[in-house]
Amino acid sequence: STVNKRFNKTAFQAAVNKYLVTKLATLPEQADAHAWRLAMEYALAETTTMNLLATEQDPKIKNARSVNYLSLEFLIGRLTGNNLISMGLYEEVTVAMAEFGQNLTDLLEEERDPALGNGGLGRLAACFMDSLAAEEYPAVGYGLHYEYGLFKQSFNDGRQQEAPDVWRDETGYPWEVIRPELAQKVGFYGKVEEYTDNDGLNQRRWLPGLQVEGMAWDLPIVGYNNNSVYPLRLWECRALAPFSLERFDEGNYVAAQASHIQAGNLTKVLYPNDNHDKGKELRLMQQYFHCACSVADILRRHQAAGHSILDLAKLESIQLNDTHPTIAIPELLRILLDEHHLSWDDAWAISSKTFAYTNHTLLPEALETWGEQLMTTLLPRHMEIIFDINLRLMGEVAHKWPGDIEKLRKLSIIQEGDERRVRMANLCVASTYAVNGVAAMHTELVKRDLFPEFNELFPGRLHNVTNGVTPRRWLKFCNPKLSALISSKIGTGWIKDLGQLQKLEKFADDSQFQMDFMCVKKANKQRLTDWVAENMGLTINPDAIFDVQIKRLHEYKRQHLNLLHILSLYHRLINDADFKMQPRVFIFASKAAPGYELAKEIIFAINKVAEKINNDPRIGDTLKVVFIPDYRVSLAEIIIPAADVSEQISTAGKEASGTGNMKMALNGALTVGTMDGANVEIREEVGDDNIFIFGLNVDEVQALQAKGYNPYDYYNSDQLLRTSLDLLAGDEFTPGQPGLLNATRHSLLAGGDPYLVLADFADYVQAQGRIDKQYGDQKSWAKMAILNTARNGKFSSDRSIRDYANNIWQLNAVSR
Ligand code: 26V
Repeated sequence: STVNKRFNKTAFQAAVNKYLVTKLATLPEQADAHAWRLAMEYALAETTTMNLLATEQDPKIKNARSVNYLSLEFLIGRLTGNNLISMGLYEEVTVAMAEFGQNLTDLLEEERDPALGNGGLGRLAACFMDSLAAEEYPAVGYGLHYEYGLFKQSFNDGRQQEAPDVWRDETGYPWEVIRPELAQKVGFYGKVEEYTDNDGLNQRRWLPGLQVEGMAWDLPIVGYNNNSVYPLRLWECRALAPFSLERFDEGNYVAAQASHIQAGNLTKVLYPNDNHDKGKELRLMQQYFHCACSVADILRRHQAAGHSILDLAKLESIQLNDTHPTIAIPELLRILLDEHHLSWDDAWAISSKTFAYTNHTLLPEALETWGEQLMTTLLPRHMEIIFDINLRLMGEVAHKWPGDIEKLRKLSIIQEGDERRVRMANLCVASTYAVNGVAAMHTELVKRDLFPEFNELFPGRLHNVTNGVTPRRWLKFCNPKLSALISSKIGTGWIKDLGQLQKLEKFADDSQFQMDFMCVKKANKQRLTDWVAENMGLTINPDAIFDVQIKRLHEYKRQHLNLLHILSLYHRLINDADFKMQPRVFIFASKAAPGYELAKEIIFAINKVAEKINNDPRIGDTLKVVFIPDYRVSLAEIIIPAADVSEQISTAGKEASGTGNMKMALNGALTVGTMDGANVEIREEVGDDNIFIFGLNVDEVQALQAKGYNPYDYYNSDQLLRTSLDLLAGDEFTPGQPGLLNATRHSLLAGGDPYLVLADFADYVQAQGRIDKQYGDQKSWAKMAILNTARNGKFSSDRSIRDYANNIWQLNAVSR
């Protein structure tokens, strides 16, 4: 490594001063923290932009096979602290800024999070970019440059309020660089025309009715301790200027203006749904815009490096992060067929060896389908190509299972019905060379329940790649005290090779290390306690168990199961004189999709219960409930290191993987969880004694549902459950307004309890009882916590990325 190591403090400080004046129009004597932070970032970005360009121009990179990670979401979080770590400049810049009278930690706290993603899927994409750069696998991330990220959340009398998230400063975002020379044009609507080319061959071409511009913005993804910087390329939609009236609209001025305005709005806002598909036209436009820009850019790079289009699949792999970028497949085929005039077989041979697809959910309501009408109107040529793909697929199915109509119906890309719909997951499985699930159990369910017929038709196409998280952000950066303690025992090799944490096992029984480990945990709990006091005006006790559930609000994640347990504790503390428990603080942080009414009701219920319990003099310090508003990456960075207990309590079979489970276990929290997603593999790593597993497993869930699940069976026979649930019915938590919390209770009874909350309640309460008892024995708790840190090295996203590189992308690292 060359560039990074040549840090020149004087030159750096001169650059900071220069940006204070030239970009912020202020002077060192007048500048506030905001200006200092931006000037510092501009100064640092000089290096990352130079390295981005050097990496891009490097012949070794141009001639190497690379991966293109296509995702509608990259939940990157704050960049400055992480980039400083990757650049190896944290200490140097701390000193350089201190000489200006500026405290680096305070400056970093000033930065806003770009929230260009919803939850797990978007954060995974960000961790993967970090690991691709750390492992030096040639890569480009392609996403959208939303003007507004995920909404900001506040509470008004306990109810969620949404506000727009403006993540960029008026003066710009220092880490991004605009790339006007990479801009693309993207078409929509219009018609398909048949024509005869110069060789007398019949050809088809698309004549779009509307065109917009895709502007490229690059964010630098800085490789840890190396010189590689890969781009995260985000496309911003702009109306084409000057826009031609005749071309767009045969003279209808107002309608033409309208389309102009609409075009300029395509990338205005991230859709806030998580695991629920609404099938809106604007969302499909976003998806196609993303794909058209990205595919065109991939082809541009390929051809600029002097490669033949026929070699595309040899040099480029395109990974689809869920089905959201699926339309990239017919887009590539369209270009190969209509612009390069390849035969179907030649075009298909290329595209079907270029694309791979990751499935992130089994929930039927999250599987995307698009109506034929909408597709035909918006993307007429792509719809034709999809029909062509399906025709050939149906031929293969008929060949394998002659006369089996049911197989045709199940595997078809086109779902028949009142209106025909395009099933994007089927299109993906049929048109890619590899499909993967995101945890061992999830992959098994993809094979067994979601795509059993595809698995038979295309044996070997389905793979598992268990998710992971980047140890730079989720241990080294967010937990500096634990990082220092670990490094003092085993050196710093773990930062790039997380399996080395195993070396901590031999200290698990060491009393001094146990004390040091718990001391770090206590300090992190104190940090969170201070944050809560300062930002919420709430006092919590850092000696209590910090019990944490942080994730999007969804019925399948069962925040209301957690709530029922809290209600049961509250009830027992008040009504059972013999009941004793370790003091506990239940910590929630979670956003609900704005249109998901029940999810918002659950937030309201938790907030109302919290209000009452926290102010109940009979309870005191023993039980506290804190719902921290506006969950986001920078908040996770404070909460995760402070967690004692990690709540991973989804209905078995519903959580594809989870990644928060990995982050908390790595930071020494003990998991209370179901046999779901990656919990299964965490248990395998830490051992049954170091995790609290409860509840029905996936087969038991399916069996119970098959025989007919009745929540009243549990409600009627379990006194504690009934009492806890009925607390929601009166006005206990909403004085003078009985029934305000009924929606949550109703969903679990007359609503049918679709996620089996009541069925798992009793076992959950038991598991929580074991936790309570265990925490009373601090020494053995410390040992278990240490073993959780020591044994979770598998869940580094570096390992996930190596799995993808070896088993799916066939990619080699390129060190520069
Ligand atoms: C679905 C949709 C549907 C259309 C509207 C926009 C939208 C946005 C997000 C999604 C969710 C896709 C599924 C998802 O996020 N899955 C999560 O992926 C994580 C990473 O693999 C995994 O850890 C979680 O268990 C899984 O729920």
